[in-house]
Amino acid sequence: MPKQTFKQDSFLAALTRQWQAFGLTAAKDMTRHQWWHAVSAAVAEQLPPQPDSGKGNAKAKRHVNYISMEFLVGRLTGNNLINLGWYDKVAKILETFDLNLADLLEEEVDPALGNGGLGRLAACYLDSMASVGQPAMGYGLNYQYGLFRQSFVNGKQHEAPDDWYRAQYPWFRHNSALAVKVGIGGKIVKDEDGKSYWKPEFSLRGEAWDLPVIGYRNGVSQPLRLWEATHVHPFDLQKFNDGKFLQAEQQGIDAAKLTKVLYPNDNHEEGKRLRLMQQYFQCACSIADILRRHHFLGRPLRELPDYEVIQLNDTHPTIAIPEMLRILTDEHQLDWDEAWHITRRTFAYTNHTLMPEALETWDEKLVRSLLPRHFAIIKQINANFKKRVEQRWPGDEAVWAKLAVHYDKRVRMANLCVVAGFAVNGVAVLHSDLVIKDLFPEYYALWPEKFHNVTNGITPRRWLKQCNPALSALIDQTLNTEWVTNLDALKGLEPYVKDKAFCKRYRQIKHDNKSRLAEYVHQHLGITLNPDAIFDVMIKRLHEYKRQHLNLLHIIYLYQQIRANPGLDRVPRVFLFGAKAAPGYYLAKNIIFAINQVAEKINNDPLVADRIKVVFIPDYRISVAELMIPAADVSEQISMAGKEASGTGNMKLALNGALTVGTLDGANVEIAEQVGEENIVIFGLTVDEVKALQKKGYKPKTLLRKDKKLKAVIDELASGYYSNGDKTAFAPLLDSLLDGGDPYLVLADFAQYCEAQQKIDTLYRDREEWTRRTLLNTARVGMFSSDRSIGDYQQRIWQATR
Ligand code: 26V
Repeated sequence: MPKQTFKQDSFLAALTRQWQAFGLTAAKDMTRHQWWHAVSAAVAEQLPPQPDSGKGNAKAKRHVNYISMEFLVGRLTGNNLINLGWYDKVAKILETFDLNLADLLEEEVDPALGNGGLGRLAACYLDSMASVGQPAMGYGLNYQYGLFRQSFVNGKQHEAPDDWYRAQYPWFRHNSALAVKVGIGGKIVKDEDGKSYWKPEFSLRGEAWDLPVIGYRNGVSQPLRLWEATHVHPFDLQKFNDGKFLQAEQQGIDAAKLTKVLYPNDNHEEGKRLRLMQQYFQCACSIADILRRHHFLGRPLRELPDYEVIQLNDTHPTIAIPEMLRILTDEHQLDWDEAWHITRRTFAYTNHTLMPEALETWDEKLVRSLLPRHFAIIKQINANFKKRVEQRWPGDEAVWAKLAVHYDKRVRMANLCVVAGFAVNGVAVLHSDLVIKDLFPEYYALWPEKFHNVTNGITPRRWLKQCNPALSALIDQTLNTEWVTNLDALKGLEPYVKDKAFCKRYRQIKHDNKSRLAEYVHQHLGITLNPDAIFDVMIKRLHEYKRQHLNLLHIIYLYQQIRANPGLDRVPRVFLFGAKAAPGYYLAKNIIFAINQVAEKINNDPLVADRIKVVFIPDYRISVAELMIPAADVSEQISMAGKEASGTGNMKLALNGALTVGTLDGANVEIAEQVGEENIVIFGLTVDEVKALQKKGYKPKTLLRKDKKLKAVIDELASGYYSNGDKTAFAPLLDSLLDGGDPYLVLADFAQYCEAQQKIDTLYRDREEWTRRTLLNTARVGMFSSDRSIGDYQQRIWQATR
């Protein structure tokens, strides 16, 4: 496809129409926010009309439908300008108005339609699919409120709704012709031929709102289609005429509830009716859209899997599987075997967590009441599959109890995906192994060919080119090749570890990025940071298994050391945190409170001087990540081994020249392989050691009795020292570590973690050596480009098994 050319005249004309629409008389009367809006809308106007994706697409390359409840896209304007190659042109035009483009871009409220890693991964994959020329659509929900906004009040997390003003978001394109009718509730009835079909109780309308996903300078733009729920008849005239004025609007209001808000949990199952309705609504709209396109292109149903693949981002969109079967059998009159044959070759499933509490199962009553026909289909799948299991393990009820799709009055979504899909993949080598060994060993015995690994990746466009322009420019000048679409080219930086002038510039860029972050912290929190200190960064959702509290215990330990020995020689260090806790996750919120209280004490202790600063940056989100990642010296990746499926922040930080302190978990294992063991600090129990310790019986209190340093840390936390004398302030946290049995082995890894941190301190003192190691990180993590991940999906999953 030809590159999209920028037309200055039409851009200026569009800009004029924008300020006129605001009711102003001149461009200069626009506020900064209006400028951001006007520029975005004027650029959006120049995009080509999005083709009904998939047309002209040969059988060789299946069209990908990436269904996800979450797409954490982040700000679009700057990224789109970069991918289009129009950034400098637009910046120049704005200069003539005395405006700075970078400043304007700060006006955009992040679209935060996701919780964390899973949603951000979906956004990176859309960027890569557009950039490598993989025809694809993203399908998601158009939430009115994204992930809550976080603030701290007296150290405690407070949540506020995240209104991102979607109604005015300039990048949306609405196509009312694509609206879909979706039934819910009701019952199964028989027609005159005795064939049963579903008669829903009421219907909703799904409206399609498209965001453009723009490939990197290749003329490609393909849609992320986000569905919004409205009512089929938003205003009930009948009720109105009957005098029930208030109820008249009720249906419309009820329907709109469905896409009101993103569920703020991750890694914890909710089991709520509204959540299942969201899932079904999204799937029904998306499947209808996929089939509409297939028919429109004149292709026969039985050839669906030749042209289309549906990638399920975790189990959240699993209900798409029975929905497909329902449409094929009930609406297109295919017999079961044919419908099953088509479905079985269309769906692929990505697993993103092994945490038992995050594996979705639904109460059969709920499924039956909302989706009676789907429930019947699920029972049919289950009954057919039971025969297969019976053949393989005759009379073995224990195996059936594990493998059943419907069992104990619950529907198990992961099992449904494995049984009905052609591929299952984990998101890092270690994780994919555990998917086979710990989660699905029997399924693996049945269908070894279904199981794959695709290690996660991140888009170099946003996570290097956009967020770290200075480093990108240095790489451009040095390599003189298009590394942005071929991240392995960064290997070419390796010889420069010997080039003193280059290393100096590399170091200076990090320093400047740190100053930029320090300025933000000063402006927003009033804390002054020393850019010569080590910037130690831990950014990720707050979870016990990720162990932000391990980091905290080490900070307290350091603080105690300084108090015991006021002359202690330590490299000044700034511990930076960014994390949101699910609003109902009590313990996670207590950890946030503890970090903030410890920060307060340490930051105000004159004895510490500048040696330690602790900063919890509130409302961590994509735009804040873009500021923190380029400024990091140290990347904290300290989950209990076996629990972090992959991690993607680890990749972003390493790419931007941070040294990882990490356990052998998720993609850390592969990062260590790539960068070499001297260029990463690995510590802690391995997966096998974790398992062995747990089997043997782990007693945190015994450990505490043996380790005096650790005991001093825990005792101080419990003493009220950090909480104005309140000894109960951190009870949830301490209870979990002690009486709760320390399920994530925080105390067991403490000693090794302290050693690892000491090692960082020592390494950092030799600035040239430090630069060498961090530069080798940048140079060697090219394989974590999401372009490579997409290539793996193409090769291992999308092109195979038709
Ligand atoms: C799970 C659930 C459970 C039910 C309630 C709502 C909800 C919402 C989101 C999730 C997702 C949990 C899984 C997840 O986010 N996994 C993360 O996926 C990343 C991308 O593959 C990976 O890098 C992280 O290691 C993994 O934790």
